Amino acid sequence: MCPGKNILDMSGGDDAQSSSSHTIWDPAGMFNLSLPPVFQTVLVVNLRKEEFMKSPIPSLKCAGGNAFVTLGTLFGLTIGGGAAVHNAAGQSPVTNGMWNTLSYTMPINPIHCSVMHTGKVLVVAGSENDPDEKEYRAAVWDPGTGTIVVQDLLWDVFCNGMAALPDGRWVIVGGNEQYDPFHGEPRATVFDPATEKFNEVESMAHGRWYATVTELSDGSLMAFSGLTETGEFNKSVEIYALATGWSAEYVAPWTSPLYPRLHLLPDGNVFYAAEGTSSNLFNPTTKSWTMNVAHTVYNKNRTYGSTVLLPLRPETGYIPKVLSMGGDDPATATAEIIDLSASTPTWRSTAPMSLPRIQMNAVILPTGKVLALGGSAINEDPNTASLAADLFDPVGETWAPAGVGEYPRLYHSVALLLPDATVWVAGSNPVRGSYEEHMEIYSPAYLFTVDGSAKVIPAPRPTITSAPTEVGYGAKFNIRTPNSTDVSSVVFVKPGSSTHSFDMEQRLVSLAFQPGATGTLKASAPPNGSMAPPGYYMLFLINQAGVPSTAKFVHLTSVPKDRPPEGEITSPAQDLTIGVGQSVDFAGRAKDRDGVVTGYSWIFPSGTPSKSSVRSPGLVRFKELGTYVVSMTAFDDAGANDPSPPTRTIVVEP
Ligand SMILES: [Cu+2]
Repeated sequence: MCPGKNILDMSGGDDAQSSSSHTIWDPAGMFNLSLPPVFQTVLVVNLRKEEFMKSPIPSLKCAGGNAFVTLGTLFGLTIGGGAAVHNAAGQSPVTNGMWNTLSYTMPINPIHCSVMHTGKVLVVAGSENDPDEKEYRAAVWDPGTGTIVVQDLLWDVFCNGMAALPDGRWVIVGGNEQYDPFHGEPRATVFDPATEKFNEVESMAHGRWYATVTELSDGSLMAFSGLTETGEFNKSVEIYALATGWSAEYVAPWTSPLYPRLHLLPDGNVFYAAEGTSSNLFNPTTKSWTMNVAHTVYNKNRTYGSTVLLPLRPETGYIPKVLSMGGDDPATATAEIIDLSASTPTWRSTAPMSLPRIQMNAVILPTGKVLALGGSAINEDPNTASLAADLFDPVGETWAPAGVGEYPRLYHSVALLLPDATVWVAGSNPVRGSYEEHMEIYSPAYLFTVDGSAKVIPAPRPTITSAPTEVGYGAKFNIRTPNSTDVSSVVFVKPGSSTHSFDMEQRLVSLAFQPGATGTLKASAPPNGSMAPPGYYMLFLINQAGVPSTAKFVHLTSVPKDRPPEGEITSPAQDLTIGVGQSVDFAGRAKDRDGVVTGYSWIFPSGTPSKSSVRSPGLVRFKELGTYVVSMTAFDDAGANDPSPPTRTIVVEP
């Protein structure tokens, strides 16, 4: 949990620009190694402090142990700049992958982070686990350029829930209303990757601090658990949809632990997997719970362990299995699996990780294997940090060593699969007032091979020449690739949303495919929204050697032929500053190039009225001091919405 005093029990019940790519040239002419863009020269722009930090050369560091070697030694060449690779004894990039520390650091505490369809990473921190901090921050990290842009938010989104809307915007649910004791924030805000700005939407009925948000089959977002504005456990499910805002509250017959580990299953139900020992199912149609559908093998709560919905593959009937691992204090290394297609689903033990992990992270790779990393044997104790990572193969249910990270990754650490098929690891905040600023990149073993003289070289990767930017459910679509005869699998990976040892968004759905014309594959999009809820996915090709391409973002939507409407706020013509109690006249319009505009949704935070569904709502009165972002979302006859709604910022002064 968030505080320095470590509330361990989450349970409910009773309680700017870079240079070009940095290339290492092999004097022997054996190969040119183009490092991923994350290793490029970096310029960090921090808008808050107006600091500009420049770092010309990446420091490459690999893994624990004492066997420091230079990158030059590793790759059989000598380079300058002090780049060093640090590999654990007996480990090789070809079998264990490689851990590198970025040369630049994260300027805010990266508490909840998500991959956006722009390829950038959204970092939402709020007050950063500092009760005295009255500026609430977020940042956008561009792995391609190494740029980090920090901005302020209007309220404290610390320890929120976050999931993506079908249009690719991110909804940030709740946050922190006060520390010690913690009370939850009922407000919600939406981050638009196109404008890189937040704007407030409707508030929930009650506060949520440490809530989980899960995208449902129809693209609506289910919020559950968290602490309310009075510090109680929030027992209600609320469901957010763009056209209608938040649903009524559906009160659960049980009290969920904070940050429940929830997974959308192929039948549309939502499975509660951890941390508790009793597993439950939520039916979003009937809004009802089926309790105690299974009991875990581990007989105590897996506090700050992690769970993952294993890959859904058509060739195995999309059988949904959930892997649960780690957690508890002292932590366990055990893992267990449940097959939710069984008539009586039952948790069973599978092979354990190499180390116990509380406050771990688990990341699905494009190959379908699961990287388990970080955490510690004793909660919040860096001396017991589990630096070595493990890689789980869901087919054979075996674990393999995956290198050794450099830094302890404990409470408030995050890990995300990046579009280049590496894993970004950041944060760790066991003590209030400080956090681990170093960021690491794990390059899995699939990115390496050896040449004829046994020298480690980058593995040749398949490439995607072109793919549609948007596909519908069940649609057959063409992927152009020069590697069409060498592809073993085609997958959609949903960009992750990582916080508190859990990823609310990641899932892998593989696509049936067959060879098309020369240089082309014909793939089939996932059949429905329960298998793959609508939104943006990272499309990867994996070759026969198990090497993934870099990803191309594809929008999976129920209205693929539809072009969304575009709205415009005509009044006021620009942002305004007004006095308390004054009113503003709002009017707008929208156009839809392939249909008609059928509806509008205006949000007036703190206004009277607070929302409207007409095109031109007229006068709205603002009675409270503050800064408010008004937005207008237009909808069309196909049900699509403006993916980047216009806004006006209203500043209310005395
Ligand atoms: Cu927290």
